[in-house]
Amino acid sequence: MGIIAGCSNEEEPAEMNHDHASEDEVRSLEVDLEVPETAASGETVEFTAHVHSNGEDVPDADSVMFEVLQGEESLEKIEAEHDENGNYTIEHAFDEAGTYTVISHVDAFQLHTMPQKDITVE
Ligand SMILES: [Cu+2]
Repeated sequence: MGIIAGCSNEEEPAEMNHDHASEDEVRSLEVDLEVPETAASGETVEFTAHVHSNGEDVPDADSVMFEVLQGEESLEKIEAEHDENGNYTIEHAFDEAGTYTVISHVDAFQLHTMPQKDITVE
């Protein structure tokens, strides 16, 4: 995955950061992003980022921020709170039909991981 335009974080991509761990144990930072493939305009949908590291849930990530884009244009950035079991969830509704991209920017253990998914609003 390349560097995504619109990322507000100046750090290197997580893939290149694995040797920066300051603890004895080398930390991974993995994020599973769940976004529905489709939604109706005006419908409230959930985005969930499951954050885990070395096989364990991460309930105390430094930051989990969802960014909504249309093409290259960043429309919104929404900070997420930890729910449970390493899941960070927000609700969102799209007003207009179109194809959007959702990125979850996650900071933890001085790593940054930012998976993205597309959603089509009808
Ligand atoms: Cu990012």
